[in-house]
Amino acid sequence: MWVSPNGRPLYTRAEVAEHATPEKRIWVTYGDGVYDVTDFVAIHPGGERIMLAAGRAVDPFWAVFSVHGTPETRELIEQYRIGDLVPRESDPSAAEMDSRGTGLEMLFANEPERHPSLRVRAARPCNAEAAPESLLPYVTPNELFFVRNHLPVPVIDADTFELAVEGPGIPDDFRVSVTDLKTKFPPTSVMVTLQCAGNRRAEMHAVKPVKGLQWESGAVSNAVWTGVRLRDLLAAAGYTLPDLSSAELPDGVAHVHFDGAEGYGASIPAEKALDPRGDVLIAYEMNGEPIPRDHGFPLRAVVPGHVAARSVKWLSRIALSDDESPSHWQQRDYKGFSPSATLETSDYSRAQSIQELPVQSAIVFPRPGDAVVPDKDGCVPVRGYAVSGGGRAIYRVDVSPDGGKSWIDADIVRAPDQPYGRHWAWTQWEARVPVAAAISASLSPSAAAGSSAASDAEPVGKITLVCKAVDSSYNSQPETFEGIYNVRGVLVGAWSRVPVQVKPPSEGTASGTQQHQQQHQQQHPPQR
Ligand SMILES: Nc1nc2c(c(=O)[nH]1)N[C@H]1C(S)=C(S)[C@@H](COP(=O)(O)O)O[C@H]1N2
Ligand SMILES: [Mo]
Repeated sequence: MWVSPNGRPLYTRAEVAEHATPEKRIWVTYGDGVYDVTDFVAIHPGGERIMLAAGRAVDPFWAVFSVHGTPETRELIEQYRIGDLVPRESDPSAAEMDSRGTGLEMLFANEPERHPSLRVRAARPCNAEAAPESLLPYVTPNELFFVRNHLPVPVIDADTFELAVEGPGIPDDFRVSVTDLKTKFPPTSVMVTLQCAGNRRAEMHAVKPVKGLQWESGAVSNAVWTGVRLRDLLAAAGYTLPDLSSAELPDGVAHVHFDGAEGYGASIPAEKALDPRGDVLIAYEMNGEPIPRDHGFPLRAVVPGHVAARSVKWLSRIALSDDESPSHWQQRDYKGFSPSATLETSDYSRAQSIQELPVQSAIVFPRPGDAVVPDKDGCVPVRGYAVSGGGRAIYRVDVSPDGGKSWIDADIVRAPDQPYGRHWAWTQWEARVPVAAAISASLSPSAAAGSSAASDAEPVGKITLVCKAVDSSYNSQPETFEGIYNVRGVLVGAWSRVPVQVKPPSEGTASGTQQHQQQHQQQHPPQR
């Protein structure tokens, strides 16, 4: 047998490929290592999927499933190392083995169709943000709603699908069918905006690099969700709901776990889950239709006011527990850290999970770099959204034509028709921003003289529009990304800044923003 310089047995790709069944043992390669993972298959958190890599390289799978990209997973696989791979150039079987493909295609053979307007940030698994035009209707049409998948979309037969519910007082193997949920409980509809923890990450990345999908401001959308109140389901399953007149929850239940059928999982505090005013749903409809496959068909947890990562799709199990979910995405992701923490020093065991999000707003139109033409009053229309966590309302949105030196109040175009403390849906706003002073400031001799080098002078007519929102705790957004920087690029809520070029009216009749909006109205008539 050949051995590598470090004394380990050397195997060709063809030899590895022979080990793809439990009988012949299951080998995989990672980098230049060969591993016998037969004993690990049964305990692989991703289940059977690992068999798609049997006899092949796991690298393509690990690149797609970010859950593997941690020092822990690398350490784990090293325990199973049995040898090294013959270097590609010396492996006579390399070409033929490469031609067999990676096995990855199989995982994504059953993805749903997607609307071409979605802005794809990663194709497999699908991560795509809503196009700017799609953020203008108050309720986002299902096919235009952003998609954030960590794994392939599971294929589920709603007629046979069952949701498991576990907890004190609930019989073992308690299951509920989709039909039961639709027929045995009163339906409840709640409008809820879902926002990814990494919405606007690309803007933070531009200031200092972060690790994660490069979301612009479209990892957010709004829908009306219909389903069963989680409280009602738990009570029907046999759990004794805590006495609402008591200030404390009984011992033993501090968190509610949600597991997705494809392997994702998360949890929320029981206080939120059991609160009759928390409006947590087990939803089966999105905007009056069965939930589309990408958004969780047939069942999804909807957790209003919390980061979208807790609204678990393809919901297959609910469990009441004393602890948070053991899921990778609850324990090792979706937490905030100090600006100085690195990927290596971020201590996930000590940081708190993200649940409620901070106040957020973004300018949707104009787009960065657009040429805009002021109207006859010298104003440029600016549109955007604002949303806060925990049901906090949006009290005000400030918009600036000059990078934040002066501000005007935006008009609230549409705000949620929801009670105090339960503003789960976003607020849309519009401002007519006077730009003349900002342009002349950028042209004034003092502005030009103030800059040390000629190339630093603001080019003619270039201004930076800014927005920031104030929520019902009178919290506002930080001015810059530096102070809230974190290496995973979550909780990205600094002022939204959009540099635009202002053109004189003679160069056009409609502003860039108006053109966008006219186009949009043709495609999607306003929702009532
Ligand atoms: N089962 C499951 N649920 C999930 C996810 C997932 O990958 N699998 N992604 C979460 C994250 S991080 C987000 S932002 C939202 C996205 O919901 P959407 O795809 O309907 O927009 O779903 C959450 N629920
Ligand atoms: Mo997310």
